[in-house]
Parts: sequence; C-alpha cells; structure tokens
Amino acid sequence: MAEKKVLVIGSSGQIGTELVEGLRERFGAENVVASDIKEPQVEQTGPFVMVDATDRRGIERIIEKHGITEVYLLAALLSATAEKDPAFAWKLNMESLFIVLELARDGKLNRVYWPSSIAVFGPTTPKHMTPQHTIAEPTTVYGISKLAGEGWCQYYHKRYGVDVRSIRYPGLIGWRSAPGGGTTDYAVHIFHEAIKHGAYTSFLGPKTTLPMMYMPDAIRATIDLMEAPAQHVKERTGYNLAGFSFDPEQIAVEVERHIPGFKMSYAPDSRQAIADSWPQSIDDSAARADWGWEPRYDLSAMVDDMMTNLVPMIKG
Ligand code: AKB
Repeated sequence: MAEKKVLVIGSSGQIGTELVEGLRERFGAENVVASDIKEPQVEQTGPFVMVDATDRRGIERIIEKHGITEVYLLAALLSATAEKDPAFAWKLNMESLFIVLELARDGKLNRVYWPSSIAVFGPTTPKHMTPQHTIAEPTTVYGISKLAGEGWCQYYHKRYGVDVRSIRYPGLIGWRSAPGGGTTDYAVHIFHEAIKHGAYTSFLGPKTTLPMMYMPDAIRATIDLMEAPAQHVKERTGYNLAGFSFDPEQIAVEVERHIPGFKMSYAPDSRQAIADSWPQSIDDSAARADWGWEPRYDLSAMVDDMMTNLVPMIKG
C-alpha cells in the first residue's frame, strides 16, 4: 500500500482545525494537506491548499499532486445555518460527498471519512440511550442530508467496496476553534461570554438536554475509527458516539464553579425546535465493541479543561 497521505477538506471549521492538528501529530505535518474554500485563520504547520468541496477537478488535482490516499471530508452546512438555505445546504452536503465517494470508487483513494451527526434522528426516535439502529426521521435539512449521506456511504461500501467510515457526532465543545452554525453551539459560546462578561443568554431553554462531547475525545475517536482494521468496522452508515449529556442549567452550574456570580438567562429561538427533535442520550455500544471506543471526559473534566485553556487566551 502507498504511504499514507491525508487530505482534510473543510479544514478551517470547528472539527477541521483540531483534526488537522491531531492528524499532523500522528502522521507528520507534511503528510496531512489541509484545504478549505477560505484562507486559514490559524497558522499552518503543514501544507494548505484552497479548494471548493464541490469542485471535483480541483480535488482530483490535489489528490494527484500530493499523492493523497485518504480524504476526511468535513465541509458542510450545520443544522441552524442549513435551515436558512436548505437548497444550498443539500447541494454542498451531498455533492461534496458524491465527489469523494466517486473518487474512491475510481481507485483514487484508499479510504474516506465523512462526518454524520445525531441530527439523523428526529422526534419519533427513542430519546434516551438512542440505539445504533432505530427510527431515523429527521426534520431538518441537515439531518436529512446526513441520513441520506449515511445511506450512500453504506451503498458505496456494499456495492463498490469503498472503505468509507463515519461517526454520528453529538454536539462538540472545544477551545481551539469556534463552532459554525449548529444547534449545540451555545455550549461553546457560554464559556467565551462567561469569561468576558460574566453572563450568557442561552438560545436553548434551561432543560434542553443534548448529547455532547469534548473535542479531544472526538478527534481521538475519528482517527481511531479511521485506523481500525477494516473488518472491525461493521457499521458503514455512521457510528453512534456518546460523551456526556447535559442541559444549559447544568453547564451553567459548572461554569459558575470557575466564574463566581456568573449569570445565565434564557431566550430560546428557532434552534429550540431543532434541539427538541434530537435525542438526549446515545447508546454507543457498537463503537465500543467494534473498535474500542471509550470517552475520557465527563462534564466537569471538560469544563475544567476549557477554563484552563480559555481564561488565559481571552484574558491574556
Ligand atoms: C449541530 O448542532 O448542527 C452540530 C451537530 C450536532 O451535528 N453540532
């Protein structure tokens, strides 16, 4: 097999920023090519190229030029932003996936990673410990695109032998990168506002429990899944993955441990309906059994680590 050379498409987003760093630590900076439609905001420690995720020729040229063997396709519109422009969300989320699946089918890639989400589930899904295989009737365009994409991943795997792997991410929380247009973003914004102003107004109501995960766990899971022997990867749609669940009231209590007097208020907006349609907790036993997934962070450990890193970054 050729030497591993990775291309991350959508490298400047919330996951991309941290995944590129994780991949470069694991495989060497020169073996990981970052790419995005926009100039990177953070200093690059390895190669970066600009490309539109819907430009097949552009992506093909990068694969040829850099000898790419694996693609992590992260470019997408997330749940809240996608609702503002459903047609564009569908186009971006689906066309980009078809391009990499087709390139893999043509033998130009050994392996593909494509992120799915808890958004594949909807109001008819069991809300607690949502199983790997269950009712999935999403009500958002983002969820519809993720569910359809999972189906295509499984189809390309079964029909053409494409080695494509996917995780249904819960809400992701990290300090290195900003979230971009999701329903779970409040759980990152709260830290920035608490540190800067001692107060935060949540766009989700106090009792809105959602599954969440700390970014270091999500990055480790992503690379571990991609490094797992192919015969261990039994799910070719998307793996359920759980970290911990909480609601805005519970995270506010944790934040107040670090910022005494912190004030939380609530002004639910259109994102509330999206959150209400999603599960509250996830059964990830398939990921644990198939490729040894295990989270390391719980709510308090995540909050402690966020504060340790963000306070000096924001306050100087
Ligand atoms: C979003 O809120 O849209 C994302 C997700 C759960 O996929 N964070």
